[in-house]
Amino acid sequence: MHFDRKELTDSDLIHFYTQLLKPRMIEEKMLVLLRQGKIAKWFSGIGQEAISVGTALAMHREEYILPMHRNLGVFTVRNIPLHRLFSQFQGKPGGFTNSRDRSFHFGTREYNIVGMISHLGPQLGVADGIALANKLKANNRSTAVFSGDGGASEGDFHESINVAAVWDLPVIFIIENNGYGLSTPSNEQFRCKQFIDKAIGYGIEGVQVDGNNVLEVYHAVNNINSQIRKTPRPVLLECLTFRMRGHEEASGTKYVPQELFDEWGKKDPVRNFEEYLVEAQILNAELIKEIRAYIRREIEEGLEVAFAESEPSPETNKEIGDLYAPFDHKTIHPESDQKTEMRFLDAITDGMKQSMKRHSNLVIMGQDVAEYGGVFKATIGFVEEFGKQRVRNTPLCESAIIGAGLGLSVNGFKSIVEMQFADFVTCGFNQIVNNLAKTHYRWGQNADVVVRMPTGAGVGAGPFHSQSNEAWFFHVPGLKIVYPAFPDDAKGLLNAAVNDPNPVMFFEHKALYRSVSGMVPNDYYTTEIGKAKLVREGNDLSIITYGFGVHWAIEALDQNPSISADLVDLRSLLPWDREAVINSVKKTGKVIIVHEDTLTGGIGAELAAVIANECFAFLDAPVVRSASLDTPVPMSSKLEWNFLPKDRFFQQLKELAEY
Ligand SMILES: Cc1ncc(C[n+]2csc(CCOP(=O)(O)OP(=O)(O)O)c2C)c(N)n1
Repeated sequence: MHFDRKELTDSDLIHFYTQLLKPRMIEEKMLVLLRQGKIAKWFSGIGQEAISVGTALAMHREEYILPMHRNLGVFTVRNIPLHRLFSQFQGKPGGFTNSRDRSFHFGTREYNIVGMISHLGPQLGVADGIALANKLKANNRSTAVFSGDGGASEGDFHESINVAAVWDLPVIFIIENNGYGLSTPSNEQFRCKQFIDKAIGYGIEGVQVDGNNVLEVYHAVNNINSQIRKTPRPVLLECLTFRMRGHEEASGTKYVPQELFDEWGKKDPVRNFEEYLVEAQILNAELIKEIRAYIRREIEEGLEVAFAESEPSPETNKEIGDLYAPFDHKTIHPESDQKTEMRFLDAITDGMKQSMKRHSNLVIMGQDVAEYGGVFKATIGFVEEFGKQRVRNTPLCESAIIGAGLGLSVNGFKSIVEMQFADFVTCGFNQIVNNLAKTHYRWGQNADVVVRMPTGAGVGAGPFHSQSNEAWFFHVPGLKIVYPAFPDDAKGLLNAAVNDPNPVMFFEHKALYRSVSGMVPNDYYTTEIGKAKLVREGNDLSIITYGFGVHWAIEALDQNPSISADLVDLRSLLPWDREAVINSVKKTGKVIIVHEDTLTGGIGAELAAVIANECFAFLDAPVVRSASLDTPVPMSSKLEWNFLPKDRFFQQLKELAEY
């Protein structure tokens, strides 16, 4: 193995050696602890240390690194106290996740590290967002993100590199090509010869290095950084290496031919570097002994602290309390009484525009949202007013963009991400339910992202442009869901959603965009998330609904003036206003829950359960649910209106009134 020190001094090289040796020695200790049953699981990076260490040494301390499960060296080079790392590995409270997540699954803004989620690829989109924030701040910082060769088969890999390429984001995508993804060898994972060939397809530079040579990795990252800090652009860095142990310790290595271990064993990154330094008379046996003793002591001291720490004691209030980033909503009232009649869509546009003015760190991203103004024209004129840096057309890639929203949030920005249609959120689902929703609970990082969801049926658009999918998200702790029915609520709630540091799914019914109008305050204001609105007041029964359902209910009550009903518009679904619902049902004794979404497992099911539990003694009739048929949304208008519950609801309402 050839080592080229370039301008590195002897003391630099000794520092590099110490940094390279440390993760190796920690791992050797972890393997002993694993055998003793003192830790549960271990993903080994033995044989690959030069990549993490070389990269982290070349990154500036304030630059973000997004490591994977074999990148212990990133954490040690950043000098995270070992006792905190060990507590993290043991699920002790002194780690970084309050015992809520395992091993390397954590981030820390203090050390500018954003750790992985198990799904591997989503990490790459988050790096895009961090880099975009750096680019918008023009702070000349680079971002480094890791992927294994197996993880590179995921769609997120393609999406994230493509976005970085189109947006010229200063990211180094580091591929650790170690021959296996779990038990699957490379030839069953991908057909290309090498990963740098993929860079060509994305129109970016690809660099290949010997990943077992710490100096080669260091110089490559250094060289790339010196360019992309000045002229932002992504670079793909392929590091050739080998995984010297099993996928994780329990999985064994039977599927790996011995010859490969023999061959790569000769290329051991730590031993070869040590031999080079000894030959160059920079290191000697004495110094090696000293360095080893120093690291061993650090490990022992760290372990002592971690072992002495108690197991966590569960506190339910804290567990629930940490789900969302703290946010003290204070309703902002409009400064004047001036109002303008606006359509539902215009009110959303007005809210976004005022939020863009109010928050200079707010970025809007989505397909065709820039000059074209979005397919529904919600952002028409925004580019002229706020510029293309803040109003960003995205490639067709929901996952990378929602991931980028989280990255922007990590780096101090807010974002609104427009789904072209709510249906397409499926392609970004993982980022929402596993990244946006869980990050605050896991390691205290908020996800300041509003996902706009043009939703719903009634426009003859068929199964893939008409779905109601709010219930998918209703089940996910950590998200907020807002679903206004009137223009004034849409504006106030959207402004509140942008202010809220938590992830908000913001549903906008397409059929209401241009069909519903109302008087909307001209000034900026907010409407509190989580509070229902009593649209009509009556005594015979309660109608609980949201979105399109509110307008069906108004129509039904107008047609049946003899029915005296409370009409409760939930406005927010997560959290939903239990108090408003319970108070109304206790008053009237009868309730019908209406929603456009399909019946089974819909939001009505949860409401019905709570009502049955809390209002049982007050009920004079069974709780009624009215919802769409349990089928996909058909296109033909006749079929669509048969699918939707409106007609059935009118009938059910009369029956309930007469019950
Ligand atoms: C989306 C997803 N599918 C499957 C897995 C299970 N899994 C975890 S790591 C892994 C292999 C990853 O291989 P690679 O990206 O090459 O990284 P390496 O482990 O070789 O460092 C698999 C299949 C997962 N974590 N996430």
